[in-house]
Amino acid sequence: MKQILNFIDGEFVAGSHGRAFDKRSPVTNEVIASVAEASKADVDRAVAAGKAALRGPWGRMTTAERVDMLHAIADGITRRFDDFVATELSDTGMPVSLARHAFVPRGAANFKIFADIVKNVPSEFFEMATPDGRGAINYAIRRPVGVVGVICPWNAPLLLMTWKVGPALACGNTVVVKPSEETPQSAALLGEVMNEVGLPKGVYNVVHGFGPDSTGEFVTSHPDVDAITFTGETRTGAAIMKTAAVGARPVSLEMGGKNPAIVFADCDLDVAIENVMRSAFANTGQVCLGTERVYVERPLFERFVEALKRGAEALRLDRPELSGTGMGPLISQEHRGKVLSYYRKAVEEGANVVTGGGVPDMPAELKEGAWVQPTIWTGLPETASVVREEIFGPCCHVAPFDSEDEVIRLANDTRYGLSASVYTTNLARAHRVSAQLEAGIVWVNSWFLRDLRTAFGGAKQSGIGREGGVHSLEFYTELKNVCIKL
Ligand code: NAD
Ligand code: 6OD
Repeated sequence: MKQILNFIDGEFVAGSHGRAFDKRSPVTNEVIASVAEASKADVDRAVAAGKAALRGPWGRMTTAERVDMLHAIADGITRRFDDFVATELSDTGMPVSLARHAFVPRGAANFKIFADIVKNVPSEFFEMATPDGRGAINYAIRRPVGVVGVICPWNAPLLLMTWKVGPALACGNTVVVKPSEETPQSAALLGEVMNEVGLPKGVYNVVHGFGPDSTGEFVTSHPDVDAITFTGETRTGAAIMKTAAVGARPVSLEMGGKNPAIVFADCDLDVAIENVMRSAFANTGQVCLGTERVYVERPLFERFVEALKRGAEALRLDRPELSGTGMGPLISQEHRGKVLSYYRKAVEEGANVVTGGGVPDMPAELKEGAWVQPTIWTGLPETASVVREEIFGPCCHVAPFDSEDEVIRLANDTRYGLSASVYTTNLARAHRVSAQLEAGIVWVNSWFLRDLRTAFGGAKQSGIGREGGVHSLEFYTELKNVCIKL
């Protein structure tokens, strides 16, 4: 069986207390790897390695040298492209098309783009008058924050880890990454790439384990971790924020969502269906930006529901490595239990199940996997659990609306505010509605069309802070003003 080790100070190591945990395949539920769990002492070593690296060759590199190193990491990921695709498939069960065409290429792009951003970022410069008439000049320098704790979720492991590690390293920090206990493999594989390209020891460290009273909390509560960046559930983010308050450390939190799609009767129906299909069912609905609430203007409602039903029923559920697979399993049996409990609750609360609602009939060799059917409901009140709570599964509720004001009110009636999408061919309406939606990201006639230079983050309980483009520099650097009396 595969052994997944921690990566500390440039070396792969077992946990110092000798503990390991099993990683199971979402596809078959078989144990596929044994993962070394990091102890508190291991986290101490990883943080110490990160701190030492800041004072070593890494800390002395020029920006241009760091930029070259980041490009080498990106090229290293591209060289091991098939290995990264394989680890993502094995850990998550995501379809190979998603890994090959979106999530793994983004893993490399996250190093290239942030390298180019730090290379080109302008600084500020101000002349000022002084009483003696000689004047002074001010200029700003960006310094790394220090050792950054990176706490990751399981739904897009390489993409979401590198989305934070890329800018952190581009800005000259070092990192201690805690991957999700469900998806340890790509962070470990990235350790191999870091050694292959000659990244100085201690710059990139990976510690495996769980959250509370385990590796995650050992990282976030460590006094020498200077900043914490987190992606995951809102409840976990709140707990991490509390921990970060000790020592007044900065946090960047990317959290849950209950994202609406708004479909106006004047939309291009094919565009709306194609995008709502992706946003509800891609990655088995395990995308933070995904759609779980769809509002359709009444004259289009029946046609829309019928077309979405056809699309959902045409999705092929199969092994992730097969090119025709449209949807894989959920991440784990535990998560499947949660999603199926919402499927039952929807019925108890009076939903009309348009399609799905249960477990698909899979061939014998896949029966133990975490499979669920893509599911569509209609007919629920806005107070229903599946309309209010984040499920993180391949499902959505579709409701009709009659006016622009009404749908804006419905879309905003949630504690979350990560993303929203609007389908219309009326340009003025697109601008008007986008401006009023309480979300960090609004897509018009599209979904998950992401330029890494743009701001990314959630409003309300979906997030604190923005990352992406130059906004990442606000979190991963400290701006220092130098004032020189002339
Ligand atoms: P999670 O919150 O359960 O876990 C995320 C990570 O936090 C894991 O590595 C876990 O071990 C760690 N953790 C848990 N408790 C901790 C603690 N007390 N201290 C330190 N670390 C702790 O989230 P998940 O189930 O892995 O991911 C799914 C969630 O992530 C969904 O809610 C989804 O919306 C959200 N998500 C958000 C974004 C975004 O960009 N906003 C992106 C992807 C996923
Ligand atoms: O595209 C990205 O950079 C990003 N952060 C995506 C988040 C996906 C959430 O599941």
